[in-house]
Amino acid sequence: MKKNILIVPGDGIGQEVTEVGKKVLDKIAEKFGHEFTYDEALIGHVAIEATGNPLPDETLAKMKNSDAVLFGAVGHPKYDNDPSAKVRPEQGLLKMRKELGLYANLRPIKLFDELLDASSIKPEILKGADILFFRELTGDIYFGEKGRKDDGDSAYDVAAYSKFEVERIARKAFEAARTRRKKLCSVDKANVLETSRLWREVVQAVAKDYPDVEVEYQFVDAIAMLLIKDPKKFDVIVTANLFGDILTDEASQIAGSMGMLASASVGDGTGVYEPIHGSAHDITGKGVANPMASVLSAALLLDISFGLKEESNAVISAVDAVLKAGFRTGDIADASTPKDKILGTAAIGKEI
Ligand code: GGG
Repeated sequence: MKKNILIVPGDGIGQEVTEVGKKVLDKIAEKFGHEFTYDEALIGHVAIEATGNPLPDETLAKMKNSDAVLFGAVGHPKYDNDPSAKVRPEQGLLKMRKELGLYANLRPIKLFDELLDASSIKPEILKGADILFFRELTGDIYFGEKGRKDDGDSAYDVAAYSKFEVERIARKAFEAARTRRKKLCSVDKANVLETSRLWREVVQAVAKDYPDVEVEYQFVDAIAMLLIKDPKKFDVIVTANLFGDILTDEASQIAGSMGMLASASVGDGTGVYEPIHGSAHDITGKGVANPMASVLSAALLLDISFGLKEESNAVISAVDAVLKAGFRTGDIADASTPKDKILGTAAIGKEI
């Protein structure tokens, strides 16, 4: 198979982990006889520094013309400490999602057995947990009108959803549930928010087309607790943009670390594959970042964008084998991990 993959490392550890993800794709091409060609493009802080724009037109054009995008992360502490900054790395991320029509963000919460002890949650609560989040990605408070009024003394962000936006993500989640344990949990805050009442109304209507899928509804505050108390209860979870952003960071603890969670953003155009973690400038340049989320994102790319299931499974098996051999990065090591088994980004990438 011949495919063109755009590598967009972005900021901070995005650069380090994406390099490993690309090497894994190279290895797959070599082992399975595919021809993957690569191009590279800028996004985020590095793009602002080079062009003044967090998502340069050239990057967007390359994304639209590629078969898939392997993406890293965006962000830089300088903007976090300057709330009045008008141009920010995250604007590049949001614009990319809107322009490519990436309305569905799939975030599998996959717990590798070897990491049962890496989490602060008790192993007996965790064992067997396997959740697939569908985070809506192009609507909600992230994309509504925002601004300041009263001479800057007050601020607002508008949350909005249309029935169309809710229905298309709900259908994707129901379809996925059908291929799994046939359970779907829709998360909202329908006791308070009008957008959530619309959300629930639409999911209830879509559910009628999927009588084989068992549906439950949870408020976002309740599920924040249930994810830690009883993660095995959940199969597919579908939720709005902001709730999904927050809940999946929380759920990363089920998988042991943020460094383990991959994601796929899909919709109308080129699929984008990236770790759920950000740029992590506190560890940037130290060579200690866990690249497994990027590697597992490459596995999602092979499966979802290229339909290469065997190749995708080979990548997941390689990660599993490295964990079984006892190798760890610092974020997933525990007190029992021998020092010589704790590897840096490039070294654990080589093992994979
Ligand atoms: N790789 C994910 C990433 O770069 N996250 C940083 C970020 O700003 N995330 C906000 C979001 O995902 O909506």
